Amino acid sequence: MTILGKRVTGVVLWIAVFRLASAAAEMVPNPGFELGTDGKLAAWKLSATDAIPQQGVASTQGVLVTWADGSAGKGKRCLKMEGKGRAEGDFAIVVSPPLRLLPGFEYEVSFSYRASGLVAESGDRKNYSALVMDLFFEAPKRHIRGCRILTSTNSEGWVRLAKTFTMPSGTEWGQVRLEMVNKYPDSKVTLWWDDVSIVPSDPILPNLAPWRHAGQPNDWRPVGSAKTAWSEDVFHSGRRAVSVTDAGAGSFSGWATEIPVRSDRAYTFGGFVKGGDLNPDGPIGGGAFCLQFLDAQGQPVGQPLISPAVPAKTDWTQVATPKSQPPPEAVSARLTAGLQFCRGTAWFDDLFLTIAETQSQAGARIRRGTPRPQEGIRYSRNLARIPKVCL
Ligand SMILES: [Ca+2]
Repeated sequence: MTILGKRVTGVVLWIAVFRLASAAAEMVPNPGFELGTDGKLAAWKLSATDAIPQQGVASTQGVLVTWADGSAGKGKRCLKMEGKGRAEGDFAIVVSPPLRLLPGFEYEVSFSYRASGLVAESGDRKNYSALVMDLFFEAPKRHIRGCRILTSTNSEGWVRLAKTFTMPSGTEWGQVRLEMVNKYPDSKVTLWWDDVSIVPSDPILPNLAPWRHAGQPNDWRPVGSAKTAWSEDVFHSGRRAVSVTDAGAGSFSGWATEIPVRSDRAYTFGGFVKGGDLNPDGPIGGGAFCLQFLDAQGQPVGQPLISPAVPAKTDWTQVATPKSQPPPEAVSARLTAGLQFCRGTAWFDDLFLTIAETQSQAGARIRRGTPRPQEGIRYSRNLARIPKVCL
């Protein structure tokens, strides 16, 4: 990508030629309504407060909500909403816990449903009945427009609906709201929900942009004790690079950003590093890249993945973290270019992120030979703008 006439960041996305049926990482807890304790559904609540038992709980507006038998997929359970058909119409809302989503990145929300009794909007537009999924973005002081899927189409069999959205800036929290709306008097609607899912689209590595872009949601930011700076006299290509100097005690330190991840992908983070007068005092012998998977609360999952280190007085060298598949509970990854327990300066330039489609760790692995470009590969949309393709 070009920032101030300088190519500093690249993304390479290659997708394996075969596509395996896979289950993606789940940001939505209890997505298939399979889990619960004491006969009550886990994670989901009616009107944000009431537990949902197998025998059901009634909404204040005429809908019996039950943790019901039947499932869209391999499971045994789903969520059912059964309207009473009151003269004044029926309404219910079931909500998920807060979900952490990264601002500026694209995700897809989807679910399966069955429905009977739905009627499209009346000619005078006074009445309608619908299944509504609202993705609500929580912001402390202002309303942020959400994402809505609405249908009045009945279906005896399970149907899947999906929509992509970009998480807005100003919040990291979303909530799924499943609603039955029936404004037709004396008509009965029944809805079944299952397999609610939110997965990230494959991200584009954020620009390694200078300070004037600081504050944007998916920026690179200095982390840890090291000094970070822009370099206009030392660079690998274009006219700029970044430098990291004197990382003392503590975690991996330098320039960092966070991307959403999913368990049916494998990630490699790398770029070019130049080693200055480095004096390492720990296991990482110079400038390196670090990829740390994080869970839904932003806490580290598993060990950090470190690239080979570029040692002292070494010219520009390309290194990358090992190709790594996130653990099932990981929903994001922190990428850092920098140092750990190392005095002196290293420079970083032409960073890239490689994303390979693979199979979720929940299923069986199928191995393939050495990956390389070949027919059938899908590339990310920005590939054409990247001069260096690292495969
Ligand atoms: Ca289910």
